[in-house]
Amino acid sequence: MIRSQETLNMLLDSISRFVRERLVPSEEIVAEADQIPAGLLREMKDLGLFGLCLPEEYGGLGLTMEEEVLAAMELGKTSPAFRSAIGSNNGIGSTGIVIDGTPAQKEKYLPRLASGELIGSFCLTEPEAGSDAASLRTTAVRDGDHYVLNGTKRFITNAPEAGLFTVMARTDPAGKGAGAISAFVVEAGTAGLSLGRIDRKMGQKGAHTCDVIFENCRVPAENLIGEKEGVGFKTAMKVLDKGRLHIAAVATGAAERMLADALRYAMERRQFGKAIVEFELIQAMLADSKAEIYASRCMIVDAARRRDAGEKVTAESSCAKMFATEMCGRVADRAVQIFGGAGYMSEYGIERFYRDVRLFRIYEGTTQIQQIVIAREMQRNFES
Ligand code: COS
Repeated sequence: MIRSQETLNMLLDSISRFVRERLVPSEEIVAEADQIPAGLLREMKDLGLFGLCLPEEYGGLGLTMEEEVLAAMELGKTSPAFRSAIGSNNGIGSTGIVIDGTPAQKEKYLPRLASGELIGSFCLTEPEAGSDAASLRTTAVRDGDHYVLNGTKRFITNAPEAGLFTVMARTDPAGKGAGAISAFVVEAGTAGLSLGRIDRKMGQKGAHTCDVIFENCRVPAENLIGEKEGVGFKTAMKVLDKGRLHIAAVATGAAERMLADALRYAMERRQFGKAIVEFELIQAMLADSKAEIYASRCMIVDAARRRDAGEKVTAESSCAKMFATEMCGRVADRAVQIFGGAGYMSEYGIERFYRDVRLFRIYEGTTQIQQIVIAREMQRNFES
C-alpha cells in the first residue's frame, strides 16, 4: 500500500540521489578499507535511513511493505554494504520487537534504533544450527528475575557495531523443538556477552559479521520479547517472512545496477568495428536480464501489497527471495560476461558486485530453504 504517492516519490528521489551522488562514488573506498566512512554513516542517519520501516510513533518513517520494497530497490543500486549498515535496524534487528515486543520494550529501544543511535542485530544462527534453525543450542535458564544465557551465535551481521541483539535461545533446555525457543533483547555491554573476531568474507566488504558469545550472561526477565516464553522461533520466522521480501528487493536493485553498468559498457565498447551492444548474443543477455528483473519487481510488489493487506505471505516472500536472488546471480554472471576480460578486473567494479551479491542466495535462508518453505505452504493449503 502506498499512503501518498507524492510523499513516496520525494523519498525515493532523495534516496536515489543520495545513492548516486554520495554512495556510488565511495564504493571502492569502502571495499578497500572494509569500512564505511563515519561521515557517510552520519549522512545516512540524517536522512532517516535507519528508521525507514520503524513505526512513526517511535521516530521512524513507518513505511508500509510496498513502500519499503521500493526504497530497498533504490538502496540496492549500490554496494550491499551500505544497505547492510541500515538493514538490521529496519529489519531483522528490530522487527521482533515491533511485531511481538511489549509496549515498554518498544518504548525503550525503537526510538534509538530509528535514529541509528543504536544498531540492532539478529542472533539466530549457531555453529551447529544454520538452516535447521530450530535445533539451536543456546540456552536461557530462568534464575529469579533474570535469565542466564549460554551459547554461541555465528556469522551475525552488524554484531561488531551492535548495541542491541535479538537472541533466540532455548528456555526449556530439555525441550528439543521450536516450542522450547524464546526470543530476548540483550544490550551490548551486558556482562557475559562477548564478540569473536570479525569474519573475513568473500565480499560485502564494509559490512561486518562475527560470533556473539554468551557465557553466563544475565539478562533481565523483562527483556524476554513479549514477556512470553516458547514463541521465539515463531517470532524469528515472522521476522524472516518480512526480511526475505526486503532482501528480494535489494537483490533486484543490485541486478538493475549491474544491468545498467553492463548496458553502458556494451554501448561504449567496440569490437569488430561496432559497439558490442549491436551483437545479438550480447542483446540476448541484456534482454533476458531486463525481463527477469521486471518479473522480480512484479512479484515483490505483489507480495508486499498482500502483506500490507494483512495476508500471510510466507510462501510469496520465499518465492520472491528465491527468484530475485537467483535472478540477481544470473544477472551478475551475464554482466561480468558482457564486460569480458574487463569484467574480471577489479578496477571496473563489476567483479566486486559479482562477489557481493553471492550472499543474497544464502543469508536469511538459502534458496533450498525457500524451496522447502514454499512446498510446505503448498502442502498446508492443499484442499483435496
Ligand atoms: N510464521 C509463523 N510461524 C511459523 C512460520 C512463519 N513463517 N514458520 C514456521 N512457523 C511455526 C510453525 O507453524 C510451527 O509452529 P507449531 O509447532 O505451533 O505448528 C513452528 O513454527 C515450527 O515450524 P516448523 O515445524 O516448520 O519448523 P522446522 O524446524 O521444520 O523448520 C524452517 C522451519 C526450515 C523453515 C526454518 O528452520 C528456517 O527458516 N530455516 C532457515 C533459517 C534461516 O533463514 N537462517 C538464516 C539466518 S538468519 S539471517
